[in-house]
Parts: sequence; structure tokens; C-alpha cells
Amino acid sequence: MRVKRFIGGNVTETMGKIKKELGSEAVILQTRQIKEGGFLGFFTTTKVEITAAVDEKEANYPVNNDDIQKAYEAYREKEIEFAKEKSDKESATHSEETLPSSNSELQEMHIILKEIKGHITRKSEGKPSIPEPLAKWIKFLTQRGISEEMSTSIINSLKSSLAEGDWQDEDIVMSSIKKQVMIACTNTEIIRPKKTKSLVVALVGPTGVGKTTTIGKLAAGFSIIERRKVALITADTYRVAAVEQLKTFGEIIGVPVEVVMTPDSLEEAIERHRDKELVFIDTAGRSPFHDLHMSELEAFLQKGKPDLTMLVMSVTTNLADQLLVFERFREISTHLILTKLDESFSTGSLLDLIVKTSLPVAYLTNGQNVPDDIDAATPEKLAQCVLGEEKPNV
Ligand SMILES: Nc1nc2c(ncn2[C@@H]2O[C@H](COP(=O)(O)OP(=O)(O)OP(=O)(O)O)[C@@H](O)[C@H]2O)c(=O)[nH]1
Ligand SMILES: [Mg+2]
Repeated sequence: MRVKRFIGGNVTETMGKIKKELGSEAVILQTRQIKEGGFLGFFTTTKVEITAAVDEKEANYPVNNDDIQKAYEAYREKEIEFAKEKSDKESATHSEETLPSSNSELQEMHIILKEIKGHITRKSEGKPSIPEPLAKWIKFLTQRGISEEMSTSIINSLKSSLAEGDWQDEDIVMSSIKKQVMIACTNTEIIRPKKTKSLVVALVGPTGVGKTTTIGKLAAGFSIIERRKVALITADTYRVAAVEQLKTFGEIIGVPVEVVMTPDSLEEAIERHRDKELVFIDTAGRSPFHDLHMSELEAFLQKGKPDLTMLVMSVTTNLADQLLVFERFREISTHLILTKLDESFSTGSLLDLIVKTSLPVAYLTNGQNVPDDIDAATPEKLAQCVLGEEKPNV
């Protein structure tokens, strides 16, 4: 399958281009009007953009990343369109029902947040004094987003591990901090499929954190780069309208895609793909404060019995909220995936998250590009995210 976008002055002209390049067998995936050129909205011309695909049996591999990205974008556009339609419909019909419940959810959140804040304040009272040359490093760490409590404990342990004569040496202090952070981040573990048995991996988490995008990256990476046999099952029944696009994306990366509506059909779908080395399950985003949604998810997981359940969290979410999410998902989660590292400048609080959850970190994602923007988590990479790349100015 080859996917390509064509732009022309009108539909006939664009279809002509498609026929010339992809032949008459080409399938139209999407048609839309776009505006080109112009300055401050003047002199723009309206063009037609058509995304078309053609099955190229012999030329299935190698697939280039552009094709994968385009197919994934076509899927995303459809998904966004559908989500908008759905939210318009919901706000027209359910506005009275949803408001009071989200207010009580907010109240509940505030109470829990207050409790957590109180806990941290109580803990930081009466802390042992830090000698002057080391005290400034606490500021550096808290500016990176690491909690005061964690920063103080790092510097405290430095105080005992470093010779007093080295406290003024910024390079020595920095490399000691790095070592400490790496030790705190040693718990990392990526997905390791086996040839002999299929490994079922589910991604769960709150809405919009990047579950589907990350599955796209992982499925493409394992299928194309590692040449593994992969299947993708989506239990996100809210996005049925986008499934055709997801299937096209699957065809391009050589991965069958199935949609399941019930926990029982998830179990059956997994059985159908026992010949695969890896089966990914995408789930609908769940608000941790919505009990019904959480129990729906739990019902899917009870039937699907994934070997690994990876809790996806965005580093753009503040630590207190991340911890609330974790509390709600902890029973079902075996690993963490941290997303949107590219969107945050001070990602130090991920150290607090990692230490508090004690879950192994599997992957880090740093952009919207499928399949490129993903890295296996390692202590070095995590320490780099926590401390930043630049030499600190202390
Ligand atoms: N900057 C950035 N954006 C990302 C990353 N991962 C995903 N996104 C974007 O985040 C948005 C939501 O991504 P999805 O993959 O749909 O998130 P999801 O968790 O599946 O969302 P739901 O299914 O609605 O719960 C999209 O616009 C993605 O392109 C990342 O690592 N960095
Ligand atoms: Mg999704």
C-alpha cells in the first residue's frame, strides 16, 4: 500500500494527477479543500487536496516513514473530526447532566490535592540544614521541576557521599547529582517479544495523553524495523468512525487492525492473533474520576488479560494530578510510558513520579511523528530529562 497526497486546482485536475501517478486502481482516502498562498488572508487560492492509496503488492517493503506519517495523519484527521462531532452532539444533549457531575469531580479533586499539598508541607518542615555551597543546588533542582522534598533529599545524600573539599567543585557536584538521579531511575524495561509465545501489551491512561499515537509508533517500529509479527486491537469503541483510517495505517505497516466492542470480543480477538509475537491493545482514554469508565476498562482488561499494561502519562500534566491518576490505575498497571517530553521545559518532576510509583519506565515519547518520536527508556535518558542538557547556572 502506498499513500500520497495530491493537490490541484479542482477535483478533476487532482484526480488526473492521481491516475497518472498511482493508476486507476487508486483508492481515495480523503478529500478536502485547502487554501494556498496569500498574505494576511488576501490573495489566497482554494485548492483541492486528495489523499489516495494504491496497493503495491510487490513493493510492500520497505515502507518509508513519510507514508507511515501520512497515513497516521489521515487517521488523526478523521478522529479529530469525529471527536468534534461527538462533543457537539454531547454538549447539545447532555449539558445539564454533565455539569453537576464534573463540578463534584472538581470538588473531590480539590480536596485530594489539598491533602497532598498538606502532606508535602508537613514533610518539609524541620528539614536538616544544608551547608551553603550545596544549598544553591537545591534551587537548581527545584527549578528543573523536582519537588523540594526530593531535591533536599538528593543534596542531603550528596552531603554525606562527597568529601567536603569537593562541595565547591561544580563539575564534581553535578556529576554526583547525575549519578544519584540515574540510580533513582534504574527501573526501566522495554517490551521484549518472544518468538515462541505471543506477548499482549495494553496501553491505558487518561484522555489525550498519547496512547494511540504511542501504539502507532510501537506497532510500526516492531513490525517494520524489528520485522516482528504484530497485531493491533482497539477497544476504543468511541472512535469507530476513524477505524477505516486506522486500518489503512495498519496495512501500510503490515499490521492487522481489529476493533472490539465488548470484553468478550477482545478475548476472542486476542485468541485469533495467538500466532503474532506482539498484540497491542489500545484503550479509550479514561478519566480516573469517572468510576463507570474505569470499571468498563477493568472489564476489558479482565477478559484480555494482557501480559503488560502500560500506564501512559504526559509530562505536561502536573505531578499532583499524575499521582492522582496513578492511584486510580495502579492496580492494573505494570509499566509507565511518559509522553510529550518535547512539550515541557522542566521535566524534573518525572523523577518524583518514577520514585513514587516504583513502576518500571518503558518508553519516552518526544513528538507527534509516527514512528520516529519514541525512545526506549534508560537511566541515562531519564536523568537527562530530569536534569536538562545544559550546564546548570548555579
Ligand atoms: N508533542 C507531542 N504530542 C504528542 C505526543 N504523543 C502524542 N501527541 C499528541 O497528543 C494528541 C493526543 O494523542 P492520542 O494518541 O490521540 O492520545 P490518546 O491518549 O490516544 O487519546 P484518547 O484516545 O482520546 O484518550 C495528538 O495530537 C498527538 O499527536 C508526543 O510525544 N509529543
Ligand atoms: Mg486514543
